Amino acid sequence: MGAALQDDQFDAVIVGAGFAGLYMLHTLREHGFTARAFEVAGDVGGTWYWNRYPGARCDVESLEYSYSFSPELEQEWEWTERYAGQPEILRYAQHVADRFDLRRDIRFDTRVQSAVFDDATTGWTITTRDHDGNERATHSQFLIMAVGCLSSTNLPEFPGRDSFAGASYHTGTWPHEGVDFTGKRVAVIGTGSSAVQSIPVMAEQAAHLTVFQRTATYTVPAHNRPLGPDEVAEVKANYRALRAANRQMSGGFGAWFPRGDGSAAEADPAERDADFEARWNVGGFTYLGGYSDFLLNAASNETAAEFVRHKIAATVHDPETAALLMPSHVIGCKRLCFDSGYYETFNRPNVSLVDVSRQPIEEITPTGVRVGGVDYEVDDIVYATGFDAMTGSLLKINARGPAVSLQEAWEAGPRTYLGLAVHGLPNMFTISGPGSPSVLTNMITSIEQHVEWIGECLIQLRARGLRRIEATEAAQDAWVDYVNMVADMTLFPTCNSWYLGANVPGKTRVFMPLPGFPPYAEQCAAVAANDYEGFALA
Ligand code: NA7
Repeated sequence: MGAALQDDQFDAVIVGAGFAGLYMLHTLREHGFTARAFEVAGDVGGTWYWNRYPGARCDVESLEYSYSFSPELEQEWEWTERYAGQPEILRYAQHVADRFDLRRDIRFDTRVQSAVFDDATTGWTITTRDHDGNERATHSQFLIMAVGCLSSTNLPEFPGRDSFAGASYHTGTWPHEGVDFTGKRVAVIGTGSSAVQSIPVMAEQAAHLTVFQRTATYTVPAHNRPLGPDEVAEVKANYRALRAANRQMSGGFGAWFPRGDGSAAEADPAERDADFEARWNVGGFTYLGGYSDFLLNAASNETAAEFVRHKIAATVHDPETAALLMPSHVIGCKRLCFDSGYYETFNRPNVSLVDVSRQPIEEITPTGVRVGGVDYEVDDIVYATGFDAMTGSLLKINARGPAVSLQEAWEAGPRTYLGLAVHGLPNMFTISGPGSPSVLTNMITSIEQHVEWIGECLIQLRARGLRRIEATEAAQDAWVDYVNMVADMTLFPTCNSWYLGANVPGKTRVFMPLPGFPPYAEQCAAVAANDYEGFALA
């Protein structure tokens, strides 16, 4: 491994050039492996390349949502806002690609269609298709899936969807040139994070905005603001310590938030409300940091949920609209949203809310959206309907091991060992795959841990002259049971979230991520230290 090879033969092929693919490529090159990355988009950035909808912004603070592997990089890059917007995060990804000279090993506008493992050569043959329709085969010993957890859009099959005569957009594949809604009647379908961020911005432009809501959303003010030079300097002076502390946090970030422990249900109600109020005024994930049992104890959870409902009642003038906006599920069981004026937007005369929880959208007509026999006539439709999360992009690639394809292996839902490997698909790794903390964390913390683990694994295999690694079925079965057991200790499985695949009709209902980053990272390290326990090496 590592010797100069032909242009169609590499130690590793990486699928995707978002934050996972970029760091994987850099790491492999640093360790002397040859690698090629394929990216369907025209540039780096992954999620942040595609999600260009108005108001798109990260929900983890920019000083934390950034790579930690290069102290020089983290010192030189200047974040301008508390929560970086999509354009700034994309510029950061582009800067990383240039700074580490990564582009020369990435083929853009190229989709990986299939990957077939051959036991005779102990390697993968990867078939790609470029922009011009040219197909090409590339060979590699390892296949590393860095395809992202929120990269396969979910566009519901509403009857008549294609008959709509106006323009339709999905927040996850937004036009690069932007969209001008001035003077337009616009429908927004969905009220997840993308909708919560974009609705206030679109409402300022549109003649009328009609929001179709299936499940009401909990959202906390982001209180986004420009970063001051002093706070940036303080973080930069202590970056190593902050990164290390974040790796000890359940979500891989937030070590700097003031945190409480104990049970919210047992706290003094006046003190608890004062704590909620203070955290509401700070904004973001801080809101659920006052007590440690919000996702373990339904009574505690209800205290935080009820506080948000009071805020909605106090903010939204029309009582009927306010009631519709009040969620009833467990708070935090779908990823909490952060907004800049979301609930306030429903006080505007040009915004209306349509409940589609009991009466679903019947059809899309040439002129708009029909619900319960009522036609809502619009010029444009915005689908803020989310993603076939975590497994969608993996399953779009036809990956085939010696005896089984990924589709067959996951017919009854995703099964992995450590969220990193799949029995039946040797020499394949999944970065932030199902069964790892991934979307329950600061994604960059999780990505770095996975990339570093995979890099070290490949070094060990090379040093020992081994060519093949595969998760055993027994280790995978035990891991799946473990993930389910941990999830069942929490309130996460109680609501219809995309963590469970519940947003995509027909998708198997399995809780996909694993709560708790630090114990997970320790388990991965222990597996490696224990001669890759649970993997068959050959
Ligand atoms: P989400 O959070 O999955 O939101 C999608 C929204 O679309 C959500 O409100 C869904 O309602 C709604 N939806 C989906 N299908 C339908 C149909 N058929 N009819 C009506 N409404 C529908 O995706 P986002 O892009 O907002 O955010 C994804 C993540 O990105 C987010 O969690 C952050 O981590 C960043 P539902 O709730 O399923 O009833």
